[in-house]
Amino acid sequence: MDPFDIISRGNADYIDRLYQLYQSDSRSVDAYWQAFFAGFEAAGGRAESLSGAFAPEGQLDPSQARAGVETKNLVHSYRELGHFIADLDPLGHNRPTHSLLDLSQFGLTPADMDKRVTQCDFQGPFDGTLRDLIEKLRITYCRTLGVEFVNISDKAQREWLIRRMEPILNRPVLSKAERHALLYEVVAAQAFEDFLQVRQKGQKRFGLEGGESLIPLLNALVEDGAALGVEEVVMGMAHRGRLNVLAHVVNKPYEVIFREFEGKVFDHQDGDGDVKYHLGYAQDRPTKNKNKIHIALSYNPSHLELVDPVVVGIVRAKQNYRGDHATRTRVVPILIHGDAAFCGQGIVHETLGLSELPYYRTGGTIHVIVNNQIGFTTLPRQGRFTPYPTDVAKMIQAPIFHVNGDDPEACVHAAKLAIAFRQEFHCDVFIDVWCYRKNGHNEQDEPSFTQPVMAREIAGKTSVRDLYANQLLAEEVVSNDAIEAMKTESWLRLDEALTHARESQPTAVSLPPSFGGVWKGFSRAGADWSAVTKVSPEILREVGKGATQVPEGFTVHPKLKTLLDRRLEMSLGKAPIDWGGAEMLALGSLLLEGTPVRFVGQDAQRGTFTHRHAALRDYNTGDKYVPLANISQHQAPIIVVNTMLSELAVLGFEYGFSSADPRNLVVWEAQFGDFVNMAQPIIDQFIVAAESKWGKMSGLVMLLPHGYEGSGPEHSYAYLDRFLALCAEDNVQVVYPSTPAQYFHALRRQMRRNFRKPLILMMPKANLRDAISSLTELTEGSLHLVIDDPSYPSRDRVRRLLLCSGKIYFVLEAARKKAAIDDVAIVRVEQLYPYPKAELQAILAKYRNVNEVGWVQEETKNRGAWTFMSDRLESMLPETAVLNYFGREESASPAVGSKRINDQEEAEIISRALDRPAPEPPAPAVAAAPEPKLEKVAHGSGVGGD
Ligand SMILES: Cc1ncc(C[n+]2csc(CCOP(=O)(O)OP(=O)(O)O)c2C)c(N)n1
Ligand SMILES: [Mg+2]
Repeated sequence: MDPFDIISRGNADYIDRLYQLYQSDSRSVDAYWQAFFAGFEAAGGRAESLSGAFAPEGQLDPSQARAGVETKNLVHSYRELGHFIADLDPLGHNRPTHSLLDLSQFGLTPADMDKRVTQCDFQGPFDGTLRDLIEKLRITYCRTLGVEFVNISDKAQREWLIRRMEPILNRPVLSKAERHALLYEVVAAQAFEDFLQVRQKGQKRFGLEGGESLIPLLNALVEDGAALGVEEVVMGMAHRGRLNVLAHVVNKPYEVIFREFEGKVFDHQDGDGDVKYHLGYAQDRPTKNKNKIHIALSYNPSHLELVDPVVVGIVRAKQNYRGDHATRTRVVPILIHGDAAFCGQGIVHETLGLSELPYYRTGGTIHVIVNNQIGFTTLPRQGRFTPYPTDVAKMIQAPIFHVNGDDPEACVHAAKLAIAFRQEFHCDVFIDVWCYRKNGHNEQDEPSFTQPVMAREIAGKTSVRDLYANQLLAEEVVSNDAIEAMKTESWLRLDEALTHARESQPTAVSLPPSFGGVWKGFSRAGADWSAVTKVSPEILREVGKGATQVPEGFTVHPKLKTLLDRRLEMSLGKAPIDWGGAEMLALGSLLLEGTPVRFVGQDAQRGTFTHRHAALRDYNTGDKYVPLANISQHQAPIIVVNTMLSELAVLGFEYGFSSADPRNLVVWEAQFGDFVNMAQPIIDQFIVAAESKWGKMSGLVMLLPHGYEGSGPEHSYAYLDRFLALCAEDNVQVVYPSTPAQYFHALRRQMRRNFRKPLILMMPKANLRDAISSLTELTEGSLHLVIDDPSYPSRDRVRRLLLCSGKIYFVLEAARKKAAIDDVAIVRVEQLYPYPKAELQAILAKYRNVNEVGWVQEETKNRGAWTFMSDRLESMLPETAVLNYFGREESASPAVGSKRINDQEEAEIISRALDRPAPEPPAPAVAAAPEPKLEKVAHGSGVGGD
């Protein structure tokens, strides 16, 4: 048992008895207690009765707290500021003093140094002079481990740390065997890099040299985690030392790594693969206490820190399916950061912001910063102006351990404290490992070009391994022979593995998901992407009833009562179905089929355009009620979440969640479609490419409100063209549904197949209520990739065939009807990607007399689907037909700022498309002040608003 778990006054007698036994014969107590008492004595513990040294659990002794103001301030000040003068920098550039720790600050003088301290609140045995006390404080807080924790407002957390750190002067209690094992870890870590340096010279590996203590630190997190109930660890990290971590923490066999160096693996048949220092790995790893732990290092793009929210999302999904809801102590995220990236990349701040939010919290991420005091060629003073790279982390009031990477034992101690704290308090913890980068940024770089002085300092340094080996030699913990044996054995293991790797035949990489576990029954997408998505009228009725009623005593807002009544009518076929109704019926039917739903976005509960109202508020009490969560006792759960005002981290989290469990429908909604560009790296590096690079599937749905309604440059447009430019090799689906029924089927199709692909949906704004569908379109239909013109029984009259997507269809159709045009047909392309070639071909073949095909869009010519469609359409045109464009001209800004000009532009597009003279522009509202074309108006007068 961990001694710390039982130290309290309640156990005083027991501890004393143990200590007496230990004093008479150290072997009479078990190994852990032996190590503990040895540490206690080594740290200066001299108490007759050991238990008297400790304050009771959860509170400091009040008499002590009141005593000796000067001394108390002194202790407090060391707790607060000690880290500033700690020996953290392996390159020796430490701050020797801090003016606020000067004796004079406490009303003391050097003459007081040998006076006895009668009372102080330093935890642990203390009986000595002021000099003794300061020495203890310096040992505890100013040696190779400095701790920032007094800013934490939770008293229990501060006191927990004090009780864990002060009695043992912040040194780990390690047995001789444990110190041996620790030395072996740094020996192996260095051998790995040395070996690759010699045998794979010049190959990029982003070596860990100078930061080898990362390996025992991570292993301590895993080992202690396993002892504290952790069953699964998901790690995310960038390039630095990644291969070393894969080899020595995730236990990826050397041979497999070397085969990648040797080019002995070929990329999986269906994708493009990735460089070896982005690859992930996962497996069950045995631990010392015999608990198996599942450990995974996530696949990772080059974009620094991008993986952070993804890992957290993966963990949240895993906690869900492991039933780890209450304490979240069984699945733990570990994120390893570079010092420059951690303070520079905004996604870090966003991810920290999610850490304690409902529906996003995971019970705490352990963050490890490999603080090698450089970013590529940039020095800390160029990259930040605060003392530590971790200063951004102060916003969440978590403990921050700063530790000197040249002291592996201190690193292990920091790890032990961190994981124990996380398991106890269920929140984030930070370990800032001060180290150095022995070589250049990568193995082809020359560091002395940019940091000549630093490079010389580093060249003269003894390695972490040799420093620790020398320390253990001096303390007679290990012999010279043993050290040499460790080095030889490490090298031999590497050598053997390389020989095997070179002799083996090339093999294909087997990429996850392996279709086991939660992926059982899934497979890669085949040729058929259709699905049966219709739902019986009975089920829709059940959804409608359940999702529109509230419990007794719940007072619905008077205006929303009408909305609910209307939706009930929709589900019964008594009223046409609008977008909100279709969404309710799609989600509700999936829930009844057992599909859990996670529906999130900024203000998603109500909906940007006040069209959803998925979470109702009691008009009198403000209590929340989610009708969709209460349709039936047998349904799957649904959460509808208003998220933090972030796109990047939130979308990353949702992507991670969706990639970890295909059984959930995960929907992320952008407030307006254009805000999606804040999350572009998650789209580029994960959503569109993860399956090709890493074999990772995701069924994430993105809802992006899109449409030109005069709302200005920023609220009109969801970067449709950008998504289309990213489409290739059937990586995603881009759908621009024109009717509620199409939305209904697109959502359901997403979950009714045995493969997963991200779905990007361009969503309406203005015609959220105008576009309607009938109940039979839900009970009978399915998703139409293309919708033929419904108004042409005889297509032979048609000379011009217009193709379009989304809202403009309705404007075209209304204008055609008004002008009684009968030789122009309008066909909707509902799914833009995968490109519905066969469906379009079949439709083109029906219009035999067409001599012109037109693509109509509201977007400017350099945006929208035109570029994507033009090549494809051109190659399919009937010989007699030409292809024309009807849309806005190219423009730097997506849309004009004036609604009047927007409407005029739209009218012109429609006239040209229908080949009718453009209508006279409407008179400006203020006749005396003519509106300049493309005037910049900050806010359009359209729907929604910022
Ligand atoms: C978003 C992003 N910007 C820039 C880069 C290029 N880059 C790769 S590593 C690096 C320096 C990283 O420094 P640090 O975070 O301290 O990690 P270290 O390499 O020192 O371990 C830079 C600028 C990148 N990969 N990602
Ligand atoms: Mg760095």
